[in-house]
Amino acid sequence: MSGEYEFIVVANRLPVDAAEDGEWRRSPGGLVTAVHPIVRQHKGAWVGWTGAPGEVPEPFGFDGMFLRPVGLSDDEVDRYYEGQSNATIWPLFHDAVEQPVHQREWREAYHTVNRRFADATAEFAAPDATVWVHDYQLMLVPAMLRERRPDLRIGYFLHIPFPPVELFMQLPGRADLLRGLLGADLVGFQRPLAAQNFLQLTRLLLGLDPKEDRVEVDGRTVTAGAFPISIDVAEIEAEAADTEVQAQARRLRQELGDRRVLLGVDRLDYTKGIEQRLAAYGELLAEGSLSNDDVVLVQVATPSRLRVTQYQQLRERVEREVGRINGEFGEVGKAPVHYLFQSRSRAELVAMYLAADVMVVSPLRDGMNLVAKEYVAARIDERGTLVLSEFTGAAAELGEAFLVNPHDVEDAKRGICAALDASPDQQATRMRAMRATVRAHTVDRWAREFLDALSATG
Ligand code: GDG
Repeated sequence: MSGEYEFIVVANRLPVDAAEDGEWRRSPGGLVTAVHPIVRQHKGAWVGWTGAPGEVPEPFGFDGMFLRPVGLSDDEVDRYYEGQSNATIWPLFHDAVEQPVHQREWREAYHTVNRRFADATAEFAAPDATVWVHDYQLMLVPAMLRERRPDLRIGYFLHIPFPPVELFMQLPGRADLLRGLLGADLVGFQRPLAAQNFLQLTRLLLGLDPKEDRVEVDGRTVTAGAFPISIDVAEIEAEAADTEVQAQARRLRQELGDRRVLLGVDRLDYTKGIEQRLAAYGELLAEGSLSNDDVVLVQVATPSRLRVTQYQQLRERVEREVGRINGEFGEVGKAPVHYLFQSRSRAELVAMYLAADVMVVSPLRDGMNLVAKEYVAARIDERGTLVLSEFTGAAAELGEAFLVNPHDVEDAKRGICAALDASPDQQATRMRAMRATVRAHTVDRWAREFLDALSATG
């Protein structure tokens, strides 16, 4: 059975959110911005979940794309999404900074849901169509799809890190996941080392014989490579040039008491190193290296995965520490930490990027980290500095940031102080270099490079 769509994106989420008025709105985010024009140009389709359990809407057209919702029951949201995806694979692939939980029912639900995504895609793809599958929630889809539709050209991109071999080996069902990915013609990662880990595992677990960037399996060639993702630079630059956004940035600084501003923007996730950042900041205040009269930390912590236990516990720990720092070092009307457990609009985020003296991005592990790149893109004034964890994909490209090891509180403190001390000239030199890198590697180029490499396979 085949359908009529020549190009199909398959991702856990559809590129739309249901608004309160019942209409669909395009969801924000780089992936949607990058891939949308390509899907539209090919009159393509997008297969994904709406984000709410229960009733599944009929397929519908949206902004030149055909959207095919995949339904999840309440149980499947618990087991496939919050369980296997976000409490097993997510922590394990991020160096197990939180203990991964293993449950057989979660694996079964993951299998069932991946099968549903593969079936929906198989039904809609035209003969010889190109299908691009995304991320850790759908690692079994490439093989399931190939089984149904050997005619398709299948690409897969993993947005998060791929773990070192010893960690991957801990996963129950590890060989199935690997075989799942091998259904693709091209498997893309953020970093070259991830691709190497993947290829090495095909030897260790499946007895295959990988050579350079490829491996033969069942008479086919699977290529693995690095395709570091980026952002829509022009969009961020346009926001940053907007006079209203700039006025908002100035107001923000005034409201913060004209102190020097340190900024953190993250989903509230234990991989992002928010606790390590607070620990470094708290120690700097305690030692007197920083003073509440001179410096303030604004931390946007966007609510995320609130039904997963580890995220609830993280929220409690972060909020306790913010309270402790403010209680110990604050004054009436002047807090050392402004903590926002809220999602902000993109324009507000850009205003914050512009208002910051130092952006602190301190993940313990991160596939790329788009916030770091957005901050750099926003600084059209070539001011401000970036403290960046070595354990982000972005660190490989943004060498002019103040690179730190967030596991080492002394090193994080050193990085923050050095970034605060940089002269305007030093800020401009570093920022200019980072801006050149980000401007040369936009998300649009990322998508084109991946798809060109995909069409060159086989
Ligand atoms: C995964 C990988 C990889 C955040 N808060 C708000 C908001 N955001 C936006 C940011 C940025 C995006 O969300 C977050 O992207 P990151 O890359 O920082 O992190 P993950 O969500 O963990 O993304 C990561 C990425 O996939 C892409 O491959 O880089 O390594 O973990 O764009 O600006 N946006 C708005 N309000 C918020 O409050 N509007």
